[in-house]
Amino acid sequence: MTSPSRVRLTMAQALVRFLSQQRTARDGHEQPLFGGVFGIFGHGNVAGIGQALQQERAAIRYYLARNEQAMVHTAAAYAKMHNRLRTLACTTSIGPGATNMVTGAAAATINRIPVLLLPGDIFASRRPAPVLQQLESSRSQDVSVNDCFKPVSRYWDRINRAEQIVTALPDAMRVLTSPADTGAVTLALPQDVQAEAFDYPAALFEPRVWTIPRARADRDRLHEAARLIRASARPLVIAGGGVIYSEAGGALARLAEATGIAVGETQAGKGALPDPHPLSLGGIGATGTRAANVLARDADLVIVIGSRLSDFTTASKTAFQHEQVRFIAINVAELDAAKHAALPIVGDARAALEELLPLLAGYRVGPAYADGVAAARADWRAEVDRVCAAGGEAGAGRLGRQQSPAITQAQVIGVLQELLAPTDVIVCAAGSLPGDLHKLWRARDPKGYHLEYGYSCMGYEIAGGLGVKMAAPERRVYVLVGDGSYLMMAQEIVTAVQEGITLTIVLLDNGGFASIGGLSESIGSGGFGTRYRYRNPATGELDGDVLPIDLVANAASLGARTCRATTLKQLREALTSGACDTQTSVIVVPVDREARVGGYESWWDVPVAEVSSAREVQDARAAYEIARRKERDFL
Ligand SMILES: Cc1ncc(C[n+]2csc(CCOP(=O)(O)OP(=O)(O)O)c2C)c(N)n1
Ligand SMILES: [Mg+2]
Repeated sequence: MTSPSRVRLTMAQALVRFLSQQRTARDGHEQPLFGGVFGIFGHGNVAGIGQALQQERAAIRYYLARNEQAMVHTAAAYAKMHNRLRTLACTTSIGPGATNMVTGAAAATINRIPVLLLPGDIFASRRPAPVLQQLESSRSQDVSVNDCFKPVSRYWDRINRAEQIVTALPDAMRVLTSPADTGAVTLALPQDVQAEAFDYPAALFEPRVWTIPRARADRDRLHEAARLIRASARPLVIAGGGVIYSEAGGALARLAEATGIAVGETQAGKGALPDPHPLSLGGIGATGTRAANVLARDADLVIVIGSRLSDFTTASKTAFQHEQVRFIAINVAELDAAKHAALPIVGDARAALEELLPLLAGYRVGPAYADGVAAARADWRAEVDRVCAAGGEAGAGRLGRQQSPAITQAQVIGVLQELLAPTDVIVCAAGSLPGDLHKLWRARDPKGYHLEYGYSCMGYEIAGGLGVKMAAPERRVYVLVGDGSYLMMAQEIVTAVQEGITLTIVLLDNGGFASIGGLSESIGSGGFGTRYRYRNPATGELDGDVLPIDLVANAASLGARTCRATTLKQLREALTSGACDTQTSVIVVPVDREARVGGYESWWDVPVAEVSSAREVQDARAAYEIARRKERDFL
C-alpha cells in the first residue's frame, strides 16, 4: 500500500514530473526553469524517460531533435537568451547518443551556461551486460561511456537506485541555478533503473522556486576598488557576458556616465553598453576594435566585469602594455575574479556596480582621456563604414565554380546592420564571422548579439538559433554561418521546420575553411588542407577543382525556403521580401574568400613550428618570437 504522502512512479516518471515543477526567480520575477525536453530515443531511454515524457506530456513539452550535440546547443542558446534563468533538458539513449552530447556539454560548461543532460546508461543490474553499445573494461565494471561527461560537467551523477533521485535532483538544480557554478549538469540514467518503480515522497513534486541570488561583494574590497579607480588616470572597463546575464547594463551605463570611463566588450558581453552610447568602444582583444585596443594598451587600470579573460579578450596577454597596469575583477566566480592578480570583487555584477557607484562620487576622468575616447570612437566608426563598403574583387572567381563572388563578408555584415531592427538577434559561433562581427557589428540591444565564442563550436549556429528563437519568439533571429560550419551541422533546419520556428539563415560560402586557411597562411603553411577540393588522381593531393556543393539544394532538401544572393541588391531583396518572416529560410551568399577584415592593434598566440624546411615557416617563426615578447605575466 502506498501511503498518502508517497507516490508510486518509475524513476523516469518521477524525474520528469519533478522537472516540470521547478521554477526560478530573480528580482521578484518567477518562471518555469525548464522550457521543455529535447530528445532522441533509443533502447537506453525510450522505455524509461520516453514513456515518462509521454505520460507527463501535459506538464512538460517534448521536442524531437536530429542530433544530440545540436540539441545541447539549442538548450544552451535558450538558456543564454534567458540570462541563465531558464533552460531545456536533453534526453538520449546510451552509447553514441549519449557521447554525442559531450561536445555540447563542454560548450555549455565553458560558457557557464546551464543545461541538464540525461544520457541513458548501461544496466545497473549488470545482468544483460554487455548491452548493445556498452563499453567494456577489463579493470572495472563501474565504467561506462558516460564517464566522459565528468570533466565537461559542473555536476555529474549516476542514478544506480530509483530512490537516489530524491537527493540527486535537488542537488542538480542547485548547480544549474548557481550563478557561479552553473554549466552542464549530467545525470546518467541506467536504462533498467529508469523503468523501476519507487514510492516517492509527494513533497518531491511540489512546485519549487530556486531564487537566483545577487551575491553582495565584500565591502572592504569595494572601497579598495574605489580607491584604485580614483587613483587611475587611464581606466578602462571590460564588459563580459556576466554583465548581460546579471542584467547590469543599466548600472554599467550609470557608472560609465558618472565617471567617463569607456567600455570595451568581449564576445559574450557585446551589447552590454549598446553601440550608440558615446562611451562604447565595441569589441576588445584579438578581434577587437582599434578604439578599444588602443585604450587597453595604455590603460593603467582595467575593470573587468563578468569576464573569463580568455586569450581572445586579452590578446593572449599582450593587450595591456602599461607598465603599472592593475586589474579589478567583478565576478560571481572566484576563479574569474582572481585572474590577472586582480583585486577580486566576488559578487553579482549589477549589485557590485550599484554599490561601487556612490563610492566614486566626485571622480571623473580627465579631459585628455575623454577627448581620446571620443576621437577613438569617431575614428573607429569611420573605419567600420569604410570596411563594410569596400567591395571584393569582381570577376576574381576565387571559388572556381562561381564566376564572380564579388561580395565581401564585411559587406554582408553591413547590409544586415542596415536592415535589421535593434532587437533582432544575430547568432554565430565559428569561422571568420565571429571576429568580423566582434569588430564591425554595432550591437544596439544586449540580447541582439548572440555569439558562442567560449568553445567556438562549429555547428552551434543553426541549433543555437533554434534555442534563441524558442526563448524569444517575438524577435527575428538571423543565423550567420560559414559553409564549413553549415556542412558540419545543418540538420536542425529540419527541427525548425517541424516546430514552425522561423529562422533566417545567412550562409556565407567562401569554399571552405577560410579563417583557418588564413591562419595557416600566417604561420607559413599556405592554407594547406582548408579548401574544398577534389583529390587530384595524378598527384594524390587535394588540389583539383573546387567541389561542386549545391548548398541551396542542400538547404531546400531539409525543408527550408532558399535563395542565392550573388549581389548586394539580391541580398537586400531576400532579406526584405517578407518571406523570411513566415518560413525558415536559407540565403546562400558566395563571398570573396580573400577579402578579409584585418586585425587592429591585436595579436593571438598560435605557436609556429620552431624548425621547418619551409622558408615561410621560418619567417613566421621569427615574427612569432618577436610578437611573443609582448606577452605579460600579471602576478
Ligand atoms: C567543431 C569544430 N571543429 C573545428 C574547429 C576549428 N575551426 C575553426 S573555424 C574553422 C573553419 C570554419 O569554416 P567556415 O564555417 O566555412 O567559416 P570560414 O572560416 O570560411 O569563415 C575550423 C575548422 C572548430 N572551431 N569547431
Ligand atoms: Mg567558409
